[in-house]
Amino acid sequence: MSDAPQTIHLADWRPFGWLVTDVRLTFTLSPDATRVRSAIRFEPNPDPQADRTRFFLHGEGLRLISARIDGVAVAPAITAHGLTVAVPDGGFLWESEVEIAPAENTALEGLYMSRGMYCSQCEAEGFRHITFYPDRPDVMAQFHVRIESDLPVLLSNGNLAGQGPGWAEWHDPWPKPAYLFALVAGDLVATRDTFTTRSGREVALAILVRPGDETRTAYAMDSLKRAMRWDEEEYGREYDLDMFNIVAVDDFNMGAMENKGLNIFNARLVLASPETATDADYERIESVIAHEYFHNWTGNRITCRDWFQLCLKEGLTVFRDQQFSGDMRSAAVKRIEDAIVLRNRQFREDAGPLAHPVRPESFVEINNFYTATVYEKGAEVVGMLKTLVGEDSYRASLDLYFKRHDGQAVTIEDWLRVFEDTTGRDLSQFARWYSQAGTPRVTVTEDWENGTFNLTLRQHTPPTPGQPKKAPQVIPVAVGLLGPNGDEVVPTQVLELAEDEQTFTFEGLASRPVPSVLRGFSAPVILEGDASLERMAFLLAHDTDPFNRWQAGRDLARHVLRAMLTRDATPDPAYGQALAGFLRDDRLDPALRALALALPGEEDTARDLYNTGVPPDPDAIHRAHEALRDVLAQDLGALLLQIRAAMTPAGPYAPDAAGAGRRALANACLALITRVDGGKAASVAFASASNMTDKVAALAALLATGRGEAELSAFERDWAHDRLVMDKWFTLQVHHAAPVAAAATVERLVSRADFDMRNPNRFRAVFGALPGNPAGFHHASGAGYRLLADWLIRLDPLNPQTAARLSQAFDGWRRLDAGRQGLMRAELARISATPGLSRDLGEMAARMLA
Ligand code: 0A1
Ligand code: ZN
Repeated sequence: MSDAPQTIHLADWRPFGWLVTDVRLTFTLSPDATRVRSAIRFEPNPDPQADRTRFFLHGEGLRLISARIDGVAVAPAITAHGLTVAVPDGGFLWESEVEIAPAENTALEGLYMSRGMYCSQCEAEGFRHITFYPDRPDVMAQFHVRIESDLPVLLSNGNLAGQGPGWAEWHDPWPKPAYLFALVAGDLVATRDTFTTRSGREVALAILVRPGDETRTAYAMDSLKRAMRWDEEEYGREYDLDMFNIVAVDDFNMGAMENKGLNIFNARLVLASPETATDADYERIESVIAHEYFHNWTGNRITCRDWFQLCLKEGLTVFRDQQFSGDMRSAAVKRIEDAIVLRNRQFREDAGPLAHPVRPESFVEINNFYTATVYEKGAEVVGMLKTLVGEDSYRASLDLYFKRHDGQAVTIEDWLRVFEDTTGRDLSQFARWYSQAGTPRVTVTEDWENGTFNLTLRQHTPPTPGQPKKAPQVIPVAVGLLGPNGDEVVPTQVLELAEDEQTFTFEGLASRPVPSVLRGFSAPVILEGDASLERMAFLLAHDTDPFNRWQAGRDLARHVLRAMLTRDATPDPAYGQALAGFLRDDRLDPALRALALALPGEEDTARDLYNTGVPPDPDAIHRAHEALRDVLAQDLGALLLQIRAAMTPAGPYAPDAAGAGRRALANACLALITRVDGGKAASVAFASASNMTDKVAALAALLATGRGEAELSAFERDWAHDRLVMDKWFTLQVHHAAPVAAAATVERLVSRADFDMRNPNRFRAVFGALPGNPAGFHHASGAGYRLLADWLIRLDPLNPQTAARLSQAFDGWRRLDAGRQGLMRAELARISATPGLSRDLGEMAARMLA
């Protein structure tokens, strides 16, 4: 096999030639020379499709010490990717011993070390860095694991089978693919609790952290127990082992990992206390704890046949965690937050060179496909399916899914078939959501005649790489109609747009209604057409659908920003007036009002302009956003002070949704107040803040207006010892640097002794944050581009996964002016031409340049 990166195609999948019936692993841990002994039983796979032409085991970076088949030494042929060896016709026992060096593993894939502790990350293809194995998700087996080490805590998947001084044994009774294997060993402290399942199984729960961090685990534990209960109640899913362990690690490429019975988390998604974590951190912890727990059924008990089916587990599990958060907090607010994320990240992905279907058909490096499209759009597709079949059929279909496919590795076809079998509905056209990339545009036209109201919907999806022509998709469009006085005359109904163009008729109306279209953001589409200011203000004041009320405010802001940017208009005061009415309404959830007060992101405005044929200028966009905030601060003046005073919660901090909503609104007001009061209120707030939410909000308000030097120093003095809190300090400075100073700010931060490029959280705190300052990143000098490219090239040999992930910042280059296009393309070309570039970053750069 050549070493040039290979492209893998969905169409080429064939079952593995053998079944694995039993796996026994023994780890003798040592930082530079860990020994891994394996004893694996293989039986011929009776599936007629199975490919038994050659016995191949994946394995990368392993030093083979010995190999035996049925007790007889063999000499396999080894390549950079694995080994082949001649095997008997029937079943056989494969045994091997390999040596690996976890302390040298900076890629954080396979078995590695994080500040003295061993931990593993095997999704997607990390297990092949641990031992030789058929490392593919459709090979499922029971694992027995023995760990030998002097470290006090030794963990693996499943239930503890025995332990003594210097060793522990684990047995996982549930067959699983190797990507769900995990091992942890270290000096860890446990927070313990128990959970009794609906059928009476007592589960021992533990959250294991470094000594000292155990004071910050309570919220994660509480979230876990709520998630366990919720999954029983909403999906009928119970936990299936005697123990459930969560470990927090400092060095982790992603958010967290759902290894069976042993979830491993990035520490920032476990540890929280009022002094160190913000409301947003708490919310995220709750949702990720739930996400990983929910994978126990959607991902682990039922897994993916191959990595092209990744959305099968991820889209569904994201959808489930979104439902959970909506139930724990405000469903309306959660829906808006999810829509903001989807538009920011997924619509952006769909609009550029990295666009791909929810189920991709080829890849070079699967790690590059843990994307917003697979996760967030994948969740939207599940949500649309639920909307189309209805609540009861959704639940019945899921019941059938769990019953029919438990213990299997399945495909999107299997998933859709349970819905077809439950409802009798033909989902072949719906299935295009999985195969067609790109964000559909839906335009709406209205017509009113003699008491009949016609709504005509048209759909069109622009071309994406490799997909020049798109067929119409099934789009559920939730619509309600409002009367001229704001009363709802037709409550929400779901129109199914399945053709290029369709007209829906509403009869018997007394007067011309105002339609509220795409309520609850019922499909991940862009609604096109520019309503009048009056129409938007009307919907902001009257819509009964909270999502569309918020959306009307967004549309107003977009409208005003567009006028400022294309006609040099001064901000229309109608916006501030309409917003004031909304903000004053005490019956509305403060969290919803806080969301209404936030402007769209500068990137959103850029894409919005680009979509309507106006070339976006990042500097001008930044200035317009700033100017609009200044005007709001002036126009809303006294109201902001009033609301802030009314919203400041009394009593001690609690991370619940109600308190968080009040703080969000108070702090959104503070950000604007800081623009007109010389920073007085924010300085006082910073000094007196008793929790990290208010602390960060005050500091951000000061930095955003060019102040806050003294506060930055004070923050550093207080928190220099805490890595997670200091990550916030790094990020805030990058986000709020003036555009011309952004690159210099980054240079200053990375020259500090506490900038550790091997720690993904710290690297992201700086370089992941840079594109979050669009005018800084896109500064016409090109300094931002150069700096990011320099550091991606430096990071790549150490940690290709994280380097590749952050390279996505370059994906919008074709939407910019010729000057910036040239600069960005040159940086991409420089990355691409770097000798020895990883498959990860190489694929990303090539796709962005294509
Ligand atoms: N399955 C995890 C996320 C995850 C994916 C890939 C990883 O390494 C490439 C690590 C974690 C989840 O959805 O939470
Ligand atoms: Zn997941």
